[in-house]
Amino acid sequence: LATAPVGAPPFSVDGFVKEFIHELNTNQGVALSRSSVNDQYLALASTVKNYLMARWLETGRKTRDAKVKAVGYLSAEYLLGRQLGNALLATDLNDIAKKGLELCGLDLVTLRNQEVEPGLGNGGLGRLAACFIDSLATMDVPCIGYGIRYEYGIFRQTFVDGRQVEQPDTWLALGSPWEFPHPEASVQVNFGGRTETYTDADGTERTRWVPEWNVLGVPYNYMVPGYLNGRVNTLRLWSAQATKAFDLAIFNAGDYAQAVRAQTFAENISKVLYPEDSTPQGKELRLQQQYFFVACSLRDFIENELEDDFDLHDLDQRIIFQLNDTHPVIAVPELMRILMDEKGFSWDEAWEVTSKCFAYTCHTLLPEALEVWSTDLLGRLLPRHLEIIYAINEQFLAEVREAYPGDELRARRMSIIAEFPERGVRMAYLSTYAATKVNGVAALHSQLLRDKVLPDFSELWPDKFTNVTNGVTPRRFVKMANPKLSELINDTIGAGWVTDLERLKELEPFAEDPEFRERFAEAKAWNKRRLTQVLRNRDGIDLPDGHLLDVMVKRLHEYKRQSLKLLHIVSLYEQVLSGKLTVDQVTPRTVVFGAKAAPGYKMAKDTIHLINKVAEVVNADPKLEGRLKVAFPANYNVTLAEKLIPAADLSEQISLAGMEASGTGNMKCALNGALTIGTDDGANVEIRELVGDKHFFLFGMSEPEVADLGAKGYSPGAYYEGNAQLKAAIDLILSGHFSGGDQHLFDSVVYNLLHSDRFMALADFQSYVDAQARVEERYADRDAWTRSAILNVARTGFFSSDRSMRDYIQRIWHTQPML
Ligand code: 26V
Repeated sequence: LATAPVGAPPFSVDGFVKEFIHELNTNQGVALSRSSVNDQYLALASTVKNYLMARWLETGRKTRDAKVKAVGYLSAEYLLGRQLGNALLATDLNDIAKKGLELCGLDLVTLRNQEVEPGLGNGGLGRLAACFIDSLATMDVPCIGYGIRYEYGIFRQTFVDGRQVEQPDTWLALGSPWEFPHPEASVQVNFGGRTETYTDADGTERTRWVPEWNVLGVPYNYMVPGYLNGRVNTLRLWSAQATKAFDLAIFNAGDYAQAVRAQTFAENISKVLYPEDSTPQGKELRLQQQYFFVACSLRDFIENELEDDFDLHDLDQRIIFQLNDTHPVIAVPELMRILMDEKGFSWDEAWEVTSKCFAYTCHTLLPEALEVWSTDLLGRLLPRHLEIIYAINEQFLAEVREAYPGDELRARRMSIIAEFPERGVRMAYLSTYAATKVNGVAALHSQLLRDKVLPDFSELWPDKFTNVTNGVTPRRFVKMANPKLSELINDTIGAGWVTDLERLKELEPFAEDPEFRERFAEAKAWNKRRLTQVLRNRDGIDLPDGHLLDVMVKRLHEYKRQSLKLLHIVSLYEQVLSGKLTVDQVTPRTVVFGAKAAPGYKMAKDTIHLINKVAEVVNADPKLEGRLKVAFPANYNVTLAEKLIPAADLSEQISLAGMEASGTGNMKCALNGALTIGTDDGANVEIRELVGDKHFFLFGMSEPEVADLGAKGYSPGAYYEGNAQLKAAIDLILSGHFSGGDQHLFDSVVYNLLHSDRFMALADFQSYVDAQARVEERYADRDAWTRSAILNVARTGFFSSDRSMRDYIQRIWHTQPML
């Protein structure tokens, strides 16, 4: 009894206030009357944590005692978003906190806005990881999320003269109340050096790694609370620290400055999130990051989560490690190394275990996004792992040759080791061979993964491949982000939808109910007013009233085709300038962009510049009478998404077919009652199937049509010459209209479109413009629009990440919920 965790504070306004004041006084060391907003926010966070604490400790104890199979989610990125709102929701403390703070003369919203979100991810892949761990906690599934505690997350984007300028993301500067560091549980991670063979006591030939240097991984634990269910899982992020031995030697040699540099070198490993999310740069530091967090995580699970006498031959009965893309796949040779070199397993025994403990999710189709690590680099940093990878490849190729005798070409094609342009390890092939299952993230993507990216593998092991369509957490992205819609849904069908999103189907009949439509439209209008305030305060942007809110938010990438959206805007504007359209024929519309470009991605940055310059001119031109606006708030992040998406009328999902693996913003928009204008790509395909063609604006070539056009030879110039409207839009940019007369400022973007256009924006232009005309027609009939919007909400419950988790559990993990 004496060892039971301290109980939670009383679940009452009174109990809450006492706890809050106590935290403010003892943790922050200030009186309420002298406290800053930051003090108040930190004390509030601590208060809410205290309500979760006992449940967290209980969850850990119960899970360890039950000895059930858990999920180890291995991800280099977690794009968590703010924690406070989610913790209040999960504990049902919202009303109590609001009232309690009011009694203290404080405003909950102000304190919530004080939180700096942990932006430890680039975009879709990192946000998906955050949604998944939320769902697993809510569904009572044991899961440990493993990742990296970057000191600097995704950069803060600013605009200077319309150009993107990156600032460091100092998310830890004002305190980080949600994390629990455990330096005493640090793990040593080795690097470099060489391997040597020796004969052990039994006379067996063995190999050992003699590393050259090492760092410490310090675990930082985060609570992952389930929604109203008392479960609190753990997210464990690793931070790199210099080891004593490492710098002591140098200090002793008397080189103080060198020793401090060495410390910095070690701590660099978890210093910053790499902001590229499509072209692997083969940077040594990135490989260090990958191995660092994976080595810490495997060690942690084996040593701390399993009983001391656990027989590692049965490891697969207690864990399945899900590889979030190839970033953590160095875990495969690492587990082999641990089992063989440290635990005395034979190769066959070690492979028997290892080959059952991993599953791999692929998140891309772009060939340049597939990681290949040069064997030079890998061998220098992780010599033992490279040896093991070679041995895995030998075993693998023997299997291939056995299945296809004499087909040497195939063996070479499938080899985990590439020979060109330099010798390297194809991480996707290694993942595929080692994994029990390989999945894509939407139906089309999984099919293309089988047929185009890994055809030889899917031919050899058809059963290894499966699909799990992505999902998003309805807690954060509907319940929290859209309180008015949530209230309406609760009033109409009850509150069960939050954990059983398919129940949104019950809303369908209400699309025909004028009173429901009225309330639905009012919720959307409320969200727009809220967004207007946010953008005014945050960015000094004025959103006009009564506009169709046309939203394109996602990373800036050529394949996502922000440039196509831009051509549409310029074209509308050009038609007014040239008199082809009278201004009253223009549907009042505000286009909102949110997009970060990778700092080294020139075309993406030039596109941002162009969007901002077009926005400047369009927004200021009186000829448009304010009917067309372009807003580009800087630094789109999860926090802004939570305000933007609920306000959206139109969701732009316009990637070239076959390029967007899934998309998840598309799901968030549909679930919040935006209609999609989109290509037949990624999860758009499934969204359209579910909501119905009538309620989705499809345009553009299909993936097979794209492949055909590519094979025939695509020449964008022909589309430019052949389409007067397109030509006029491009010519307006070329004329210098958006660049103060400078006719060359945007050459890179425009000439790329005219002469290369890898993602065929010009080919899809006419179809896109036609689809936008259908959008405007529907929008003109406000009732019809609202009906479609309601049906989008009612029919997209499938896209809950709870359903994604059920799919992973059934098809891949074979774990059981606790209960
Ligand atoms: C790739 C790379 C390549 C090496 C450099 C660092 C780095 C960092 C991240 C990535 C991941 C790119 C893949 C990615 O984010 N895919 C997105 O995954 C989403 C979730 O499945 C999906 O919805 C998007 O369609 C897909 O683009």
